[in-house]
Amino acid sequence: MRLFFVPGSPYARAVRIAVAELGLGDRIAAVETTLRDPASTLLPYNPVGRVPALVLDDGTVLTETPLILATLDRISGQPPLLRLEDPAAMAAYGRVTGLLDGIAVWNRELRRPVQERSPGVIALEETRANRVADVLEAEGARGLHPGSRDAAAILLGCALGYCERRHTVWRWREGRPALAAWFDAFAERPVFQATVPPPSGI
Ligand SMILES: N[C@@H](CCC(=O)N[C@@H](CS)C(=O)NCC(=O)O)C(=O)O
Repeated sequence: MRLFFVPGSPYARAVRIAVAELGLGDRIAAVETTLRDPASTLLPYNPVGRVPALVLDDGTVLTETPLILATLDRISGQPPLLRLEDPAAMAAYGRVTGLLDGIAVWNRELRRPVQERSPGVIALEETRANRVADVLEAEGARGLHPGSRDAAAILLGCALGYCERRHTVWRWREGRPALAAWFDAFAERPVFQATVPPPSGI
């Protein structure tokens, strides 16, 4: 199997971490690709042009992070990272997905030339991100799985890790000591350290 990724993608990072956590590294080759590039090696496999994309042994190409995570869980035969039978785990995963999706929209806006940016979109996404982070903080990170045997925790680590390196305009740590402590503990894991994204200047 092959997993297409770019080093800066938090979604692909979550899948790369899951591959390692599930012990699938010897069965899945990580293939670095390019995005928004008509010559990208990804496009013949995934016309959507987004990562992560997982090419199965039979040629099926899976996209969308939760679908890939569920597939990795199935083929690993191990206790799942994405616990589809557990409503609380699904709720946590959905909330983190919403946070990350909003950050991605916000970040995309900041990559436009200044005169093309929408202040309204930026304000909406900043408010959304703060709202979710405040709830996580208010819960004292209680609902967060402490390790990387949980898909929501992995995705949150990747979302906050993205903000540390590629979306530093959001000062998510300020006033959120519990969330910051959770992230700092999570970030010590070797697989997380091995997948740190390059800085983007944003
Ligand atoms: N909903 C998708 C989001 C994936 C996504 O947005 N990936 C970004 C990289 S972080 C991408 O490939 N962007 C390229 C593009 O939009 O053209 C998932 O869950 O995997």
